[in-house]
Amino acid sequence: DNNANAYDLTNCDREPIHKLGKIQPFGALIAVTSDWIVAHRSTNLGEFLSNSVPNVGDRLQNHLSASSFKKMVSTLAGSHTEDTQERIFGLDLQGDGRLFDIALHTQGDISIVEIEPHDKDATMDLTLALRPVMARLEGADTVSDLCNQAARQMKQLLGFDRVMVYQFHPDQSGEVVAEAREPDLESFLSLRYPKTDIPQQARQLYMRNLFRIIADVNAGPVAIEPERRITGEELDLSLSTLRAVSPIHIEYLKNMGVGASLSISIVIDGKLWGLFACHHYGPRILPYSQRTVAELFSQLFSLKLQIAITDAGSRLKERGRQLHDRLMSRLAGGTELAEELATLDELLGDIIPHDGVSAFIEDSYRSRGNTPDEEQFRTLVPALNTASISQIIHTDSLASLVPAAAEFSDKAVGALIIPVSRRPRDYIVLWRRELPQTVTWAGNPEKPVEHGPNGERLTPRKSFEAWQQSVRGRSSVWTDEEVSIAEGLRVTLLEVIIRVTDEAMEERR
Ligand code: BLA
Repeated sequence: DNNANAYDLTNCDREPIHKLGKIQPFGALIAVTSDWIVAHRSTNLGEFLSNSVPNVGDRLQNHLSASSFKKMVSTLAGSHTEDTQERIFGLDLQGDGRLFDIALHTQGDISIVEIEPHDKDATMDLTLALRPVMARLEGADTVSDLCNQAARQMKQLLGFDRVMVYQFHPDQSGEVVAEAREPDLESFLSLRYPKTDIPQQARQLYMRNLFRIIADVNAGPVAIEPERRITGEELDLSLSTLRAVSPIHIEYLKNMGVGASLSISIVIDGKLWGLFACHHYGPRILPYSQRTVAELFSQLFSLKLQIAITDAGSRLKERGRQLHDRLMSRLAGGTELAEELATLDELLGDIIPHDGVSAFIEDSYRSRGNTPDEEQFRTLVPALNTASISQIIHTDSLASLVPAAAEFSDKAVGALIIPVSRRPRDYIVLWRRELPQTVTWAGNPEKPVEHGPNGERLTPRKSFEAWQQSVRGRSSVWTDEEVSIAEGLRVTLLEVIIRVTDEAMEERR
């Protein structure tokens, strides 16, 4: 269904955003069959190729200069990888001196040719443009340094008002983890948004097509004719550079006061890790060459980020080993583990971030930080004891597993439960608080704003509220790395406890 009004907030994950049958007006589109006969064209083609305008059913080569047609054919023939857009910058399509930037790709039995006017002054030389920005990334080694530096460099490169690094969490919600913006803009840093703000089909599309430009949210889209070929197929615009954007998302951007948006996928280990999300508060057509530089920068950044993430993982593992050694030596004096909770709390501190820790050992309960009290904890024990002896239980909402945990949700909601002995069941538990329910917004929330037909939901504030709803009663999730460190910890603690109890037995003898 091509009717934009058929999709609203309730069903926008089903909107076929790759088949809206429209493009943005800053360029024109021609789709050809494998023998270069025009199967579809955008209705604005005449604004760009005024010399001789190809109609549906025409041979494209009859409308182009021989040399430019040859160039396109050979470029497309040389394209071997699936899902790549081949590019030609500054091609004199009709031999009349007017230059165009061309994007070419094949999708099934159709090749799509997209043309934009070539902007000579704004054209960037890839290597010249990339060298200084990559140099700036040199010194940045940690994930957060890299993201901050990349946001700054991307802003410098593109001249957009705001550049954000938007990272997806395991639950598909997202967080602005780095931001570079004009000083007069309110900050979006650390804000979180629900997964629905970027629907599933959009994420899938963004894995294939890494770059999206929305040059002017107020520019009406241009239709593609015919809507369907004689065989009934609609044109698949998945890999198009000019693809018109979902009206729901346009409304979101308008509600935010954004005039142009640009996003570039950050793909790591074959997964969509996040996006560069860039806003400009007026229309902004970025020439194809500049977009290509930004895309390449993002790909190089992704590689560096991947290395930084791997490094962080091995550093964490190394610290897990150090933790083992320290615990073994610190707890060697025969002191009871429960009394050494402060040591454990501190040593674990930034290895597995947590808000409280409890020890339930030999029927005695100790705790530090945000935790249930003894009585509350004891109500959990029967349920905890039903798990297998060596199994770590981790959850961002203990109450969803053990309803009694709802009693202390003001103190802790997430739990990483480490069984540390055989009989009776002993536990070390790390706790996490509920995710933040407040945010300090800059700017005046009462400021009158006009909203589109879907109301104020499509605004960052309402998005944040929607995110809050989705995480009510939940903590941040325990990552795979954290759980695997906890596995190591379980073994260490088991050793410590067995030793301590053995020593105690010795003394008693
Ligand atoms: C797409 N939503 C997007 C995109 C972003 C966001 C970055 C990619 C397109 C682009 O480059 O602009 C979301 N943008 C954000 C967020 C921030 C931001 C969270 O700047 C935070 C600062 N959007 C909604 C809701 C729906 C929705 C409720 O908020 C539907 C129920 C839909 N978002 C939606 C759709 C797309 C989208 C359909 C795909 C647009 C397209 O590529 O055609």
